[in-house]
Amino acid sequence: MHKTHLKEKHDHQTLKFPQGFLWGAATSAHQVEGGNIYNDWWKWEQDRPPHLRSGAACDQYNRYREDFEMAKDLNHNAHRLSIEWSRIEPREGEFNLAEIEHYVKLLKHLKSLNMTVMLTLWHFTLPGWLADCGGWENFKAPFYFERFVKKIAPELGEYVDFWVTINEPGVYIYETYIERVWPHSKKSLIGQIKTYLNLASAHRKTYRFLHSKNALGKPVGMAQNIMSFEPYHKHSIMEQLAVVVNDIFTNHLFYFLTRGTHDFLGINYYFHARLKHQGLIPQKVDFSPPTHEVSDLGWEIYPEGLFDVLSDLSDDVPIYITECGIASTNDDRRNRFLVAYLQEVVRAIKSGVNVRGFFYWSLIDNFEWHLGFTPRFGLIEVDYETQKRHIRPSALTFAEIIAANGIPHTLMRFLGHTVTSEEVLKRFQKMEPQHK
Ligand code: IFM
Repeated sequence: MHKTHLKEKHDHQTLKFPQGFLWGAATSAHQVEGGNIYNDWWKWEQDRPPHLRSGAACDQYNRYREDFEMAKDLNHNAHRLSIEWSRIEPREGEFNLAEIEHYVKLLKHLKSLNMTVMLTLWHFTLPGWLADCGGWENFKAPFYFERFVKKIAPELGEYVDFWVTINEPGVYIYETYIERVWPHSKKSLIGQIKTYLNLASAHRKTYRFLHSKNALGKPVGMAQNIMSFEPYHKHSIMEQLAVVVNDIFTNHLFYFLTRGTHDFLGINYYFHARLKHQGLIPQKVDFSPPTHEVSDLGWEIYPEGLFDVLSDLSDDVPIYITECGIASTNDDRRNRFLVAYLQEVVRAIKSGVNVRGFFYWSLIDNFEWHLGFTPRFGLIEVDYETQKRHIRPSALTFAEIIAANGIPHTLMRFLGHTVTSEEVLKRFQKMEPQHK
């Protein structure tokens, strides 16, 4: 009687997520594995200063057991990761069976921990041989990608619960053709269009294959970088128009080109943009401290945007937040981030959006592409000198949320405060032993 009363009280005060919600973190192969010597990034990195080369990265290729077990101890029930195409097909048409076996072992380990596995098939890196013949601009690239997927899916499929075909096509194009800070960067509208269309074709082809009778019929989707846009002046027609145009190109066009081939929507949410009419075309205006909190990369903390994009994309198929996270050496900020962003997810669910999972980016600190190792996204800190892992207090906050399958009322006060590590630890120590 007393227990029931306590439970009801607890439930009442916790912002609950639906039963069966997936909780986990995400990584990608090149960012954590180390030693990916056959891909285009590796080759490109060799001309860069040592601190901007992936090198041994987090050595997760060898340390995956430790990392997955830590995730399990932190209550995660799911994990998103990617496989490295260039390891499996280091030369055109030659498949390395030992590397496929490596991934079988790794996925089996996740399954032995009772984790739901979301596997990404392409996360930014290309085998060197494909990059040398045009990469995604090559009209045969979708065929090569499908051939690779046909090779590995029968071996790995048994251990995969969700397939993510490709990650953030828009970001790939932006960094390569607009910012021009990634390998093969160049100014080429034609190259940009070819890449976009070939990525869409690669997604469609693999979707069809993964649903064919040769495959195991698990849900297939992709991960899209979705941005929230807002006019700087609420009543400016030009700015409203700019919001619509940006929203279409950034958030909807790729889905339109691949319509009918998504069993779920994978949303990566990091960015909010206010568009201001100055000059001919409205421009993005960045807000910064002291009025607005930002990450170490200067990205504005804007949790409300997550509610907006979820509501905007709400459709027939379920939504998984395949990435959402903050680069910060100030872990207190990550504590607040988690509570504030997850609160918006609850709000979206309550208003009818079918969100079924949340993957924090990232499980461990990792190689942040052209920015090297400086940005720290991890729930777990990596000491790159020793490869030692240290659990950050925010990982415990996340663990507490997962254990409650909701945001306990008492965590709400993290929002307006500086939270000390001691406080988080104390809370964690008070949790039921089975949740630790
Ligand atoms: O590290 C990246 C990841 O590879 C793709 N999504 C955004 C993350 C943070 O920038």
